[in-house]
Amino acid sequence: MHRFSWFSLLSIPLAHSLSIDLSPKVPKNASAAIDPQFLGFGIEAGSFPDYTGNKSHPNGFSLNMFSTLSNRTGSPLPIRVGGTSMDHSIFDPSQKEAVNYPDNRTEGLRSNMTLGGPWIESFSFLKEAKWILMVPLARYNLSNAVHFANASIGKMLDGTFEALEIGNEVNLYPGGVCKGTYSLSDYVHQWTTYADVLSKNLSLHNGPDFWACSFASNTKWNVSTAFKDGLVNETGKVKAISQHYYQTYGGMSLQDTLLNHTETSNKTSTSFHRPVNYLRKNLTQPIPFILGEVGSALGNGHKDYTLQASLGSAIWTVDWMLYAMSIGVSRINMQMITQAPFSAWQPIPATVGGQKQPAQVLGGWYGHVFVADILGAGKGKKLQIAEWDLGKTDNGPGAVVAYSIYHDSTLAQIVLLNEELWHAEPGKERPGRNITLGPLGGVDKVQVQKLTGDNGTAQHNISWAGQRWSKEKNGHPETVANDTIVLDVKNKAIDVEVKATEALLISLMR
Ligand SMILES: *[C@@H]1O[C@H](CO)[C@@H](O)[C@H](O)[C@H]1NC(C)=O
Ligand SMILES: *[C@@H]1O[C@H](CO)[C@@H](O)[C@H](O)[C@H]1NC(C)=O
Ligand SMILES: *[C@@H]1O[C@H](CO)[C@@H](O)[C@H](O)[C@H]1NC(C)=O
Ligand SMILES: *[C@@H]1O[C@H](CO)[C@@H](O)[C@H](O)[C@H]1NC(C)=O
Ligand SMILES: *[C@@H]1O[C@H](CO)[C@@H](O)[C@H](O)[C@H]1NC(C)=O
Ligand SMILES: *[C@@H]1O[C@H](CO)[C@@H](O)[C@H](O)[C@H]1NC(C)=O
Ligand SMILES: *[C@@H]1O[C@H](CO)[C@@H](O)[C@H](O)[C@H]1NC(C)=O
Ligand SMILES: *[C@@H]1O[C@H](CO)[C@@H](O)[C@H](O)[C@H]1NC(C)=O
Ligand SMILES: *[C@@H]1O[C@H](CO)[C@@H](O)[C@H](O)[C@H]1NC(C)=O
Ligand SMILES: *[C@@H]1O[C@H](CO)[C@@H](O)[C@H](O)[C@H]1NC(C)=O
Ligand SMILES: *[C@@H]1O[C@H](CO)[C@@H](O)[C@H](O)[C@H]1NC(C)=O
Ligand SMILES: CC(=O)N[C@H]1CO[C@H](CO)[C@@H](O)[C@@H]1O
Repeated sequence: MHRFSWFSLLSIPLAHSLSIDLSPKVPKNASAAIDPQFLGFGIEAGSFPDYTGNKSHPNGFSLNMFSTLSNRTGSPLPIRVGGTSMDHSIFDPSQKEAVNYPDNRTEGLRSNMTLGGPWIESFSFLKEAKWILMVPLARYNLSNAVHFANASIGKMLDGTFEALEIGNEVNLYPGGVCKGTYSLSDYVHQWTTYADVLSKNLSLHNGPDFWACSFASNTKWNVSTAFKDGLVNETGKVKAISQHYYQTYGGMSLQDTLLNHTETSNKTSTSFHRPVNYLRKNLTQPIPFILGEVGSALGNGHKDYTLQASLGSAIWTVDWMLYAMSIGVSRINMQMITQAPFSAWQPIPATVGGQKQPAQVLGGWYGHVFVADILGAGKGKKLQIAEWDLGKTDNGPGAVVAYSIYHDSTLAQIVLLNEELWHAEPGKERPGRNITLGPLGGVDKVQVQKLTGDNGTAQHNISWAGQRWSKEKNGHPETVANDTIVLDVKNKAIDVEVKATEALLISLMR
């Protein structure tokens, strides 16, 4: 009798409609408890002063954007400062400029920088940060690394130091930085030397202080091999293992890549399920697995705003972050570079892809606030998430992706994403999927908040829960739509419509 519940009877398939038979109890495939500090940023070294400003000119817009997120999650914001450019940098405290670029490039990823005294001041601006400082390894200048780490940590406000990371994308050293051979065991050896010397020369925490690995994705280097090569002997020092992830490349189609859940989920799980499981199950003490540098799309001269800075990018940001949570990734750091449209915002005016661009909020930002609100709602509770497999037919246009979120083992929120790209063809109505959700026992009403915009490629007319952020308002939101609704639960179910290139956050009101 139980099998043929009222709900199954309701689930007669209607054209374009879909029923999701949610489990009110935490399903077996749900994640472990989500870290309240799941959501973080990475900042490219040359861009760091742009994102904070300096003593005489703090960047109020950018600082408000950071504090918006920690205010909404109710937790500190992990920020990793590092990346390829940082790995090749040296520190010279006597240099008057924050950053000096010997190659004189004005665009793209600059390298071989000299960071001066004013650069480290940036660590003193954010009381809500938890800093992860990447220490350069590529030039193997250990004394400069110690000097740099010491001076930087000295500028951090009380309680804001989180960890040091040694080197960046070291699996790309062979044939790059290192003309000769460079193996994983060479790296482990160098990492161990650095960690020992840094620990002895700095006053760090009394516990593990270092991130290790920071491999670029698509690597044949394995985290488990790194441990077998001796990293495990450093368990007293390894705080987290990190790797990097970029979903696709500039110039690719938004619908086929970022708005393609098969692509998002397959690439993420194929790349990371092994290290996630190894670190959780094979060590005496589990170690968190972090995606320490992440972006929607790389390359193509950083000018593909349609792909990287649109409502569609925001939908990918939500989908990817929730998917990463669901497969056991502990934390993420979404990369920001002044001149990269995949950043959540551009902090100062700059030339990007040959065009002058003003400081502005970029599309991906809306994914951050959406997910910050999920973390905020679960604050102080055991937060878990599960993805609902809606079948292969739901990939491509008309595709719906669903996640259920549990607070202390009770169904609390549901996220629905419609990954069909809406082009806003004149005279056509925005397509949608009608969805019946249940069973919602013990719930009278639900609140439905919406992430939407003019169309899937819109870059500024985007809103989350009726609010929009902009440089003009200095990073404070303004209300632009009244599109949050409250629905009555009828027969333990609700009907909602999720339109093309939109996402809904449905909160159960108990
Ligand atoms: C501080 O920021 C202002 C405005 O961006 C800039 O003109 C000035 O050079 C900066 N000072 C230092 C020491 O970098
Ligand atoms: C975040 O909260 C703090 C403390 O309430 C407040 O001072 C700050 O203005 C808030 N930030 C933003 C951007 O609203
Ligand atoms: C960079 O610019 C400076 C000042 O204009 C010049 O002296 C130097 O040679 C340039 N460096 C390169 C690598 O072009
Ligand atoms: C980096 O710049 C220094 C001068 O500042 C130069 O001596 C060195 O060769 C450069 N290294 C690379 C890898 O470009
Ligand atoms: C979505 O991604 C999958 C896996 O990468 C691919 O096979 C499929 O063709 C993509 N769908 C579209 C509509 O491009
Ligand atoms: C993921 O993609 C790989 C190819 O990269 C393919 O072999 C595999 O079947 C895909 N898995 C799923 C679940 O789509
Ligand atoms: C992890 O442990 C499992 C079970 O003991 C074992 O089968 C597997 O080979 C181990 N993985 C690695 C990479 O060592
Ligand atoms: C997780 O488990 C639930 C309940 O068994 C199931 O409906 C859902 O599709 C599963 N999710 C995935 C991604 O397989
Ligand atoms: C969804 O339901 C609404 C009424 O609630 C109806 O107007 C709309 O046509 C339906 N959409 C689809 C795609 O069936
Ligand atoms: C999408 O919306 C933006 C405004 O936000 C507009 O500039 C653009 O022309 C629209 N695109 C299409 C295809 O209608
Ligand atoms: C928002 O819409 C609701 C009806 O959906 C209405 O009751 C409320 O007054 C509106 N609020 C504003 C500020 O317009
Ligand atoms: C404490 C610890 O894990 N020690 C190990 C260090 O690595 C060697 C070689 O793999 C092992 O034999 C030790 O047991």
